[in-house]
Amino acid sequence: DADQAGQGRTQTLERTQTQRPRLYRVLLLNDDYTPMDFVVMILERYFRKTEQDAELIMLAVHHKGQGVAGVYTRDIAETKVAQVTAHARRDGHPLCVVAEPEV
Ligand code: TYC
Repeated sequence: DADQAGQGRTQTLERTQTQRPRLYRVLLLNDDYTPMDFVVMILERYFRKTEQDAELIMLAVHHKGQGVAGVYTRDIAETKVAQVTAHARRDGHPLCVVAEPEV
């Protein structure tokens, strides 16, 4: 057709800079019931934190109400939310984890 022959209506704009994907923060929210050890395990297993970093992040969430577990592209962030939520519910914990776009 015309487009494939290079004479159609499809145009591409040249851009000097490569687009970068929007990044999403995965946030942990505090609650009164999820055990501290469980939150530390989640940070180690799903967000690849060292035990020391995981403990610092968990305590920051415990004291401040929320904190960043990691920053990812949208698909990865949403998968982390789904996996962590499923794990927490399976173990009977109310842990709340959400993804929000960076500004
Ligand atoms: N506040 C919880 C407790 O005292 C610990 C906790 C930390 C829960 C972080 C959730 O995202 C969280 N057991």
